[in-house]
Amino acid sequence: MKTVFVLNGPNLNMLGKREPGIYGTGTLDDIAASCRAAAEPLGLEVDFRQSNHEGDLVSWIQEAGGNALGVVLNAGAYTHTSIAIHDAIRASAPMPVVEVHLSNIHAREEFRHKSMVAPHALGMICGFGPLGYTFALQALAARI
Ligand code: CA2
Repeated sequence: MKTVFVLNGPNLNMLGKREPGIYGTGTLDDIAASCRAAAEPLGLEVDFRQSNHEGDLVSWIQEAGGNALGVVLNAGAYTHTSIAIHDAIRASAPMPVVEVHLSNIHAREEFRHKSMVAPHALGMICGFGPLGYTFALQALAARI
């Protein structure tokens, strides 16, 4: 089976419980279900994970480098700060990584405009809510 990792960073486990105005009312479980539904006709299997710990995301990106065809990554706030995640993505090349954000990070505070993921990502999708994960899987499937 062609496995892709869908990795989620800090606070995304809170989706649907707080800040519905920014992140909507759906939960991360809802996003996992929609990812699996979108992946099936693309011939992909989704390994969906979330962690609040930077090192977990680094380890999972490394693991994907040897075991997955690609990664959809919403690194949450670590997107804007993490040299470790930046380095892990660079080290996993040529495995494709698609960056996704629920919100339009460019329409928000200036500190969210900078992404440490983007320089080594295949591309970035933001502002389309959970649908962005489906777009990211389609982009990965097209590249794979
Ligand atoms: O828009 C996105 O997907 C973000 O990656 C979400 C992060 C934020 O730090 C990024 O700048 C953009 C935040 C994760 C979600 O945080 C929540 C906090 C409370 C309630 C629900 C979600």
